[in-house]
Amino acid sequence: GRRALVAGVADDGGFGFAIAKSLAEAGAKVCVGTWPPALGIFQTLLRRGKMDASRKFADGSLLEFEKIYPLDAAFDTLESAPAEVRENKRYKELGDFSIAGLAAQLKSDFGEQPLDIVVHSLANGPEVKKPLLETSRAGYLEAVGVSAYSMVSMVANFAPLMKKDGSFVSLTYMASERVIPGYGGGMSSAKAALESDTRVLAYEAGRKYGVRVNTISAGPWASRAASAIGI
Ligand code: ZID
Repeated sequence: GRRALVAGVADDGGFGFAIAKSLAEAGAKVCVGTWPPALGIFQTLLRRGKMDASRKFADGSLLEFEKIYPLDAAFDTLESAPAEVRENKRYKELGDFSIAGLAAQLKSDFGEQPLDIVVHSLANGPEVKKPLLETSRAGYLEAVGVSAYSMVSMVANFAPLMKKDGSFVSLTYMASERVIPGYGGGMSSAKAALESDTRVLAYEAGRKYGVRVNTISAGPWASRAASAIGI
């Protein structure tokens, strides 16, 4: 069977959860990466059965994640996380929550080439409600770092763990190529970077590792992230 990693699942309301469920229903084992500030509540809701309705497959059985890993995709290595993050109460008991840390954990849990599919379903734009003209440099760089560079880092760290013909996919949005007021804070810039990087990563990682890299331009869905911009 195949194994998928879906990065960016912290509740049952977004694209990541729905993709994880579809992959599992098609027979894959599915691990997820969850943002540390949301991890505790996600595990609690799962444990208490609050997500059982959305976990239910057509045959009545329930979606089970093979593993739920802490992942903060703003950090490529644990050392690159500032001390105030590493010492924060939501982070300090979690071990290595960086992208490289997750790659190391996957190898130690499942061996050298544990992955067939990696889904990048995460984004964050702290100033998404501000027009680009009013966006600070820090907000812009955070949006691009978490929402686009994270994909570069995930391909660099996870492609070596993938079986041949493995597949990466991310989620983008059309505001990368057309002006869509309301999608601010540098998020339009982040999606433009993500789409351009997808082409270059497909070229580079395709040759180096034999993997595919694609992105899907999603329609509107009232996830937790999207409700911040009134979807
Ligand atoms: P979601 O809240 O389920 O997923 C986002 C996840 O990212 C959450 O679990 C966060 O905890 C996680 N996250 C945030 N920061 C970090 C971090 N530093 N490290 C690790 N995880 C982190 O929301 P979702 O399902 O909307 O988002 C999933 C992907 O779909 C993102 O890349 C979105 O940009 C993308 N997407 C969503 C929509 C939408 O409507 N929900 C659209 C296009 C793309 C869109 O915005 N018309 C208007 C808007 C849109 C489409 C059409």
